[in-house]
Amino acid sequence: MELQNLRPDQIILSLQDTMTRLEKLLRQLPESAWQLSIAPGKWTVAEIVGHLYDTEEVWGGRIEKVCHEEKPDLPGYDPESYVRQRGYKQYNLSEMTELLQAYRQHREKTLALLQGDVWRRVGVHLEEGEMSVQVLTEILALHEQHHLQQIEQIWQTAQQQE
Ligand code: NI
Repeated sequence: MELQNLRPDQIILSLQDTMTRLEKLLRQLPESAWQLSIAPGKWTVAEIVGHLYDTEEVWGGRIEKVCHEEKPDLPGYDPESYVRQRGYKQYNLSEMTELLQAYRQHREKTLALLQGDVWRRVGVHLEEGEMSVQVLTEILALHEQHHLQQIEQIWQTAQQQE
């Protein structure tokens, strides 16, 4: 993912905005649309939403660690296995509603951490080396924009085919 050198205020705005857009979009989608994907074998809408939640959980956890500890090691993360193990494909309405609530809570916690003077604090990733809060949050924000666009695209394509 290509970093764009976003400013802290742009990152915060993005993290607030994508959360709100995702909640709004999912309220509009019929439950049947959750099973759509961009191509056979690719993640469904439900799985992409699950993946976004997982990423907030894991990356939010990394950001929290970096804010509270001195140069902590950052644990790795295998997105595919989370999505498979948690079985998002089969989620029903109440499970998805709960997931979105947990997602929103995680996001609020992450945003609260970013109110402090934390942007230059760093953690150490096994493969990437030192990563600052600035970089971690920018990746989180851009990653979320990317997947949100995917969901929007899947939904637009489905509507055109009706
Ligand atoms: Ni992803």
